[in-house]
Amino acid sequence: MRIPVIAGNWKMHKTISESLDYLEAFRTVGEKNGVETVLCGPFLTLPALVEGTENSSIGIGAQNMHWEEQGAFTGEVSPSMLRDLGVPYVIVGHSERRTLFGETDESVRNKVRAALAHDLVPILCVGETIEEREDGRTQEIVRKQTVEAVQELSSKEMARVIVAYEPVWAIGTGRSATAEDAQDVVAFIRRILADQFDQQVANQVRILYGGSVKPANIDELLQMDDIDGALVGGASLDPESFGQLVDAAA
Ligand code: G2H
Repeated sequence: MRIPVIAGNWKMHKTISESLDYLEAFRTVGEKNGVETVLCGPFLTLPALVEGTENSSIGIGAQNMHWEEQGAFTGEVSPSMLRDLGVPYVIVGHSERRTLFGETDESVRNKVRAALAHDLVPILCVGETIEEREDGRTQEIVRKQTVEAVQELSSKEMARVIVAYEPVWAIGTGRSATAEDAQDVVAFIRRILADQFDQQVANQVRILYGGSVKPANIDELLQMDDIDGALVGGASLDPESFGQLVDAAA
């Protein structure tokens, strides 16, 4: 039995005071048994979010981090800094970071390993662009990104990773993948994990879908056998909509 995960990725939205207003509204609707609920805010909001969710079942995540412990890396945040703050999750390899900030498969791999070494749960994002999909290269790209990110992990470490399949063409565009298309790729990722590790690990790993998830399409996505939840951008910005998504997974 895999516990479903509904994770919100606020991206570069919300000030500290807006985050606190959100939490006040969300805490009444967002705490549901049987769903791992995660809010990933901008770095500056994380202390307030951690404090505001004490004694709640809502987990807080960062949207990125560096893999080194400390050093001359201007503008970066380390895994131990997140750990020290009490942040348990971190998104790694989001396509916006790969495309806009030059993140490579190698840096994604370093971040996944560093997150696990610091007892953080990495939410590893993989997904193809529209050109790659139209060229029939979805599986090739998803396989490469997944294998490169997880190849050095032990089975025990892999079981703690959350994978998010986010087709780049569906992100923030309003154009979601069909539930069947998402299921096909998510099942394919599970087969990759069975090849790289074993079937038991593949069965344990939570694999989410991300890309224009909203209350109108969450049910059909969650009905799919291999989809264990969602990584949500736009629809996580409103506490009511995000609460509906959590409700759908409960
Ligand atoms: C994909 C997703 C959240 P949105 O990036 O990671 O964003 O739901 O806005 O497409």
